[in-house]
Amino acid sequence: MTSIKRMKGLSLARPIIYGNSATPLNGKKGGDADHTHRWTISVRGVNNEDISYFIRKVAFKLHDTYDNPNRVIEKPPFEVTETGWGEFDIIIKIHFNPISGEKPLTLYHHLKLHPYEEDGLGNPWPKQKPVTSYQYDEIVFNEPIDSFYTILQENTTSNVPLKKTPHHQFSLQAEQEEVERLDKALKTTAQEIVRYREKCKRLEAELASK
Ligand code: SLL
Repeated sequence: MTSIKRMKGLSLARPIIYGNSATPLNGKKGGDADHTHRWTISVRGVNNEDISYFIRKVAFKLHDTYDNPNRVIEKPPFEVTETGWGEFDIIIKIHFNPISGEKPLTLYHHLKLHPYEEDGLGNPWPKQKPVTSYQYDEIVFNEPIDSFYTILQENTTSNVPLKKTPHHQFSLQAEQEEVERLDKALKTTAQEIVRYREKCKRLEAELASK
């Protein structure tokens, strides 16, 4: 029996982007008459590159109102396009290259059809602009099997770019900006807590003196 050799102490990560885009049908023929949107759910590489060297297939479990809700995509692009009328949670099960011996990975995505915000500049969301909801994630392979390690090494997938571009929602710059936003929010919250504690003390003292 051949023994499986693992790369002790090594781990390799591969980035993916998963999520959906959606556009309103505006009465155009899509599927059924009550369908309002066309949407696509996908699992892809940062630059849309082929990720099938480490992902063997992706199963998307849709809402039970769909015919054959379990959609298994065996070839890239790993995506499903559908029409419908409602938002729901999609279960995404990623099956890795069988050489890897890795167990499937389950992710969840809430299908987004409607814009919840303005465009960020205070203008309402433009009617025809696609609504998108994507997540960036890194799949970490800890101590991979040596033959899978070789495959990963031979097929490096691009990482997120340094700077934001119109085609890249995720970048190191965007990450840094989010860290700064969170830092600022933490500081503001801490200041507010101090302020309210003081107010509380003041009011308690006022009560006690009555
Ligand atoms: C809602 N809880 O009520 C959700 C369920 C289900 C959406 C949304 C089916 C399309 C078809 C469809 O759009 N389901 O009939 O094939 O909002």
